[in-house]
Amino acid sequence: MIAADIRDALNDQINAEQCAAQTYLAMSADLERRGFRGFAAWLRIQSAEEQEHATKLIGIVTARGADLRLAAIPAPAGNHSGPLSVFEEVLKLEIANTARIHALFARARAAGDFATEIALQWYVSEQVEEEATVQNVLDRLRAVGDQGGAVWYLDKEMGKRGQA
Ligand code: OFO
Repeated sequence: MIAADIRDALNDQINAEQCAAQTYLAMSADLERRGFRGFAAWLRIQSAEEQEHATKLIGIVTARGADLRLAAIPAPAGNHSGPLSVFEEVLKLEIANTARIHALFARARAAGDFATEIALQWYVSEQVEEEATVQNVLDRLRAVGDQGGAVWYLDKEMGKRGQA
């Protein structure tokens, strides 16, 4: 059994992960259109990871015999001026998602829902890793800007994700 408020919060988190997946997909297309194939490839992989996070949460909900309530995924916000503004947004989104995960974790703990708490530990660690990775990309983008030649080197580096 799972408490109704924890079930609802898990369903909300599924939606948040799917929204992140949708947003990253839109960002990827936007940057690809501007010629940044490496950043675009990185974001496509990130989008797929966010969808996996949603799918994993769906497994957590259904394994507990709770109702899955998928919600609408709003259209992502529009155009960005380049990789720098995209990654400023990515970091904001990740920080917001970390806060959501922490709130959900605290709620599960307060409710004595140890199964949910343990399942969410993976998400807590994942957010630490994701924030650090995105912060690093952003630091490098802030250092070189996204107008000069160095950004194309960075673009090539970003495209290596998933190739090893
Ligand atoms: Fe789902 O890991 Fe980022 O947001």
